[in-house]
Amino acid sequence: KGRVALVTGASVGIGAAVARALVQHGMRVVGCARSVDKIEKLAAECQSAGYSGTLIPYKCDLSNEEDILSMFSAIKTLHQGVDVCINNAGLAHSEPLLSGKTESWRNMIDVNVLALSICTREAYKSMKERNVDDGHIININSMGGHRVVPSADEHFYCATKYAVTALTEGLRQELREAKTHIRATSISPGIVETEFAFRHHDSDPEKAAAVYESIKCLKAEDIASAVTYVLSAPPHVQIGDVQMRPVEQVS
Ligand code: NJP
Repeated sequence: KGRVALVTGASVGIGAAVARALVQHGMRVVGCARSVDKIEKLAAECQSAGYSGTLIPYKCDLSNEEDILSMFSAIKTLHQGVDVCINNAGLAHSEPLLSGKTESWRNMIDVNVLALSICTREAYKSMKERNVDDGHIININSMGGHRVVPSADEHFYCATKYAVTALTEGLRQELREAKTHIRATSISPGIVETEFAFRHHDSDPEKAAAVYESIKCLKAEDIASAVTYVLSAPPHVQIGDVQMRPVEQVS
């Protein structure tokens, strides 16, 4: 309650659901994305719902490091710093290794891996300079970060999520070596019904719809519940990874 959380990719989907849940729990949430108008709308909804926290929209293109650094500097000026960092923003292009475009791969690396790493480093810096010892960094990973998926379209995306698995565990180790009690967690969903597939499966709406129609998918709110569960764990409990699939999902 009252703590400052940064949620990346808060305009839609999982990030919007997480931002809403944290505001409901009384946190001051800085929600960032490129479509800041959507976050402004969400902030107004949270306010009319009478939630005890606040949502502060921030326009940021996470593929641009200068944008990220300006955001952290604005957070420092306006809200002292970050206590909780939820690295949620991510994207997938359907670009197989044998025929994919370098630009699409670079875009996935920039947002899924580099932005997450830059935000992690800056959030840690912010916690350290204010002696915040109970901070938390949560990465929204994927089941694709734990096993090779059967679809060639997903291989590069999965590689970026394998990186998230490695980075979260590496972060946990570095935090212990730094003798802080700041915690690191990754939450790895299977299929979640958001705009994700529609936005990134090369705009093939039929293929995207088929993904969501094949089974009863997780909802963005299910992931938000996992985030609030992880944040409410007692201070001595370090949850490393939460894996959650729809019951009907096989792979
Ligand atoms: O995705 P979507 P989800 N700069 O497409 C933002 C993982 N996941 O909520 O800038 C700043 O609805 C974008 O904002 P905007 C997945 O890998 C999902 O489903 O306005 N922000 C939007 O807010 C990802 O890490 C599924 O376009 C940028 C958000 O990211 C996380 O869950 C399964 C940006 C994406 O919203 C959230 O995904 C799974 C940029 N350059 C893992 N680029 C699933 N849905 O099935 C994107 O295993 N964003």
